Amino acid sequence: PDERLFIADLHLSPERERLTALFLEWLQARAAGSAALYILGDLFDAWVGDDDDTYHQVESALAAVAAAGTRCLFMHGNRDFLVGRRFARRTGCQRLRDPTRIDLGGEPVLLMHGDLLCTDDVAYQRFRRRVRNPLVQWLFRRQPLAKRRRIAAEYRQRSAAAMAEKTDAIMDVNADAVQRLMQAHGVSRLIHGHTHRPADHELRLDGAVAYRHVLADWSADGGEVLVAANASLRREAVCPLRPSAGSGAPSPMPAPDR
Ligand code: OKV
Ligand code: MN
Repeated sequence: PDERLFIADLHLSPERERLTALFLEWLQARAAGSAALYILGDLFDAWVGDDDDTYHQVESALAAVAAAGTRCLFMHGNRDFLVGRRFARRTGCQRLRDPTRIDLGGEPVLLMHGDLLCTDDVAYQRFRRRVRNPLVQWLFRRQPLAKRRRIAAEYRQRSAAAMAEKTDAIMDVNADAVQRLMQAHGVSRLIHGHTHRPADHELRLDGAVAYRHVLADWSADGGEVLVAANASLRREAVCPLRPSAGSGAPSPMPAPDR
């Protein structure tokens, strides 16, 4: 059918094996056969260059989905912003700039990762400007892979410490930034991820009703996809075949064998 799927914030990493398995399974069982798959950033928890083959299994799985006829679109997140042309060629994903306006059932809709909307987090926006600087990126890419991995590990360590200091409000979107961007792009609907606060918000733009759909992050215990079909938008759960131990309600004592 003519379904378009929207996901974000999987934060895949080599240590998250069950999450990776969940995503690979979902790609094959659900994403393949849909009209389009939009990945709106932070598919990967870290990315230090297209020459790093840490995620070759995920890349092959994406290539299979694209080869089966699903249009695959990839927008950078704040973590995988170095995903480049070689990734696109290997996976068959087309890269989308942030923000991108698309047509959804005759309505213009703005797609973003979401970090550009978090304008209250001044320290993060400063970090963003630094690492998105083309000269800084050129210098980084010239370093050997092992050195880039070492630098990235340091960044992640320092970031974890900084995150613990920040309040919830600072890490959410700024309402004025949302309005400004939606108005600048002439849309009354926005889809983004990044904040890990899945919700469907109704707001007012010049007195008219508008919507902001926030995508959910994924974990080994499940994820979520926003499905657009026949001018409707709905959320669909992504569940693991075998839930993890220690999640959900405690299980009762096993019955004795008989
Ligand atoms: C990505 C984030 C780690 C946030 C470094 C130039 C510089 C690129 C890089 C290093 C880090 C991506 C590539 C990563 C995002 C973090 C920690 C916090 C908040 C340089 C270009 F400056 F060193 F020259 N990086 N990695 N963070 O590990 O994927 O977004 S990363
Ligand atoms: Mn993000």
